[in-house]
Amino acid sequence: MAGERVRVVLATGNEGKRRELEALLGEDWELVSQGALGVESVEETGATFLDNALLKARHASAATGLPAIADDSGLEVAALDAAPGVHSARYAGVTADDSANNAKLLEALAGLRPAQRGARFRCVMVFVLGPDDPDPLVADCSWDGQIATEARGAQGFGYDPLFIDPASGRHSAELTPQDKNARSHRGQAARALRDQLLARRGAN
Ligand code: ITT
Repeated sequence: MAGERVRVVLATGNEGKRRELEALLGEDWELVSQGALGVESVEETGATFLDNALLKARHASAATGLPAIADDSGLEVAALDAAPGVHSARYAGVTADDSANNAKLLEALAGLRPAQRGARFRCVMVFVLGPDDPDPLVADCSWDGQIATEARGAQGFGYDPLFIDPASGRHSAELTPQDKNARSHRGQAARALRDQLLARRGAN
């Protein structure tokens, strides 16, 4: 497959993620989102980010016959013993939206000083050639920061308004998409996965 752009299904139903991943990976792969191919999201029953990422990728690959990329990501807050973790998207309940999740997080950390508000975003991103691929590519990356006491910024999605990037002192939702991708958990994982795929291609 050397030199060719590979057609890959992107296994996410999250529009914010899809935008970030297309900006990160679009040049290397011909990405088709699962929604455009009529693939519904699968239930995320795994106990870890890796389990869920593989579940999503295998589901989309089985439904389309294409190789697939998926990620599972979330926020791990030290003072909450790494919660909400794999439950980040539904922290405030199965039908919760981003603002309900953010409100619940602020309440859970009420009264804690900045030094007690450490958190990290984690992203495990996988590539499978097919649903039974015995050797998936895996990248596991994180972005350390802190949870603010109030929301700021209008970019991004999820917990971005509350997550402070220590390098810039800005909330993630205040960063341009390029600046977020340059440092984020998902940006790092996408670049690591791309490097692994290029190395595998070079070896074939
Ligand atoms: P798919 O499973 O369809 O990809 P999802 O939103 O359910 O979409 P996850 O299961 O990976 O995705 O949950 C990730 C949640 O973690 C996401 O909904 C946000 O609440 C949070 N999150 C992950 N990455 C984030 C980021 O870059 N910025 C802000 N919040 C993020």
